[in-house]
Amino acid sequence: VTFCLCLQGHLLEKAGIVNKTKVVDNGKKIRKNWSQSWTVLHGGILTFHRDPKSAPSSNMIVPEYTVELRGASVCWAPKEKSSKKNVLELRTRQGCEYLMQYDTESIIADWLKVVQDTIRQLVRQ
Ligand code: I3S
Repeated sequence: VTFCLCLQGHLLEKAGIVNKTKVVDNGKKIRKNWSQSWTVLHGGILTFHRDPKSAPSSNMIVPEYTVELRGASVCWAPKEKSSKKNVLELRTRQGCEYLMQYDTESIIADWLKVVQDTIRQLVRQ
């Protein structure tokens, strides 16, 4: 029993660069604004940081969206959601929706797995 509790307490962590856009904000569809993002998964929260190129002062790592993964869902986005390849669709319990994309399929497949596994872990906690 102790062993299982320890495993459950350990949430997955990952960080890397992806392209992202928010597409729905609290149930309301919004205009896409794709940008590159330093993306960090920690403690069941996914944080998309602002593209330093678009920030007023460069080389700052500024969080743009923090996404609570508890109760969220993630899948490969249906083709009609984007003309880009390798796109994930992430929906939160609060009714926000994000797309995540990267041209290298393995990069985005790794994100799918780690986000899916985290969502599953959070259900058991
Ligand atoms: O699904 P959409 O709205 O056709 O998405 C495209 C547009 O957001 C476009 O910008 P405009 O707001 O100027 O139309 C973007 O440049 C495209 O990248 C968006 O589509 P993709 O298929 O790349 O997700």
